[in-house]
Amino acid sequence: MSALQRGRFITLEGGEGAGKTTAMQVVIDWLEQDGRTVVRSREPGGTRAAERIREVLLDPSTGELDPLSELLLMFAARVENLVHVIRPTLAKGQDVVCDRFTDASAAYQGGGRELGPEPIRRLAGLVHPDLAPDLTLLLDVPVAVGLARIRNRTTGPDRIEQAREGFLERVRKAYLAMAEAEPERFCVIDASQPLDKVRADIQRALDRRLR
Ligand code: T5A
Repeated sequence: MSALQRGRFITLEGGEGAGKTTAMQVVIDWLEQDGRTVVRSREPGGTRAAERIREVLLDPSTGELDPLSELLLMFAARVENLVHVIRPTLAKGQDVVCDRFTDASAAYQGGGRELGPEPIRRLAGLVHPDLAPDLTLLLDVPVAVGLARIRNRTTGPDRIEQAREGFLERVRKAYLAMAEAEPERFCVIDASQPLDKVRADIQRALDRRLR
């Protein structure tokens, strides 16, 4: 009997208000039409414990956190998601689509909070040395456009969204630098376009990268 092939691991990344929620549905629909079984997850989050860690990270009442504590909490949630959701699903030959993963730590804590790439590289080496996304869709949008979109939300900004605009510019710059360094894994989508164009670009990217 041949060994079961592991499922595909696809991640969605981008700054605030980039449109990951819509993109998630496009990716899931595409994979399901291709006959795949798909499990969705998100970070921080994905399991009950990781969702509790998410609350601490995003609730404004947590107040200021040292950037390293913030990073370690992101990775604590990631371990839970990997152990209980991502790895078992991939091992069954099913696909995982995850709203953010380690690239978000590199962009937000490494870039935005200015910890630099080294702590993220070391933690990723500890937590998932053998696993990287097969495809990462980076939804790129100018900071001001993303912020204008989320301003329409009824809920106020979460703790991380409360950071100053310079922070989000550094996040965007870090994401684009990662995409440039790893073009075989990343696919950058211009998320400032109207939704139907974004949707079409994602479908084209999936046709090109996954078929
Ligand atoms: N984080 C996370 C870290 O700092 N480190 C880490 O390691 C990890 C894993 C998580 C937060 O944690 C941080 C990053 C985040 O700050 P989140 O919920 O994943 O929070 O992320 P958010 O970016 O905050 O989610 P948002 O809901 O703000 O953004 P989305 O999901 O990208 O945007 P979406 O799809 O909800 O769209 C926002 C609005 O824009 C509209 C939508 O209809 C919606 O109203 N929109 C468009 N409008 C016009 N044209 C388009 N093309 C549009 N696309 C979307």
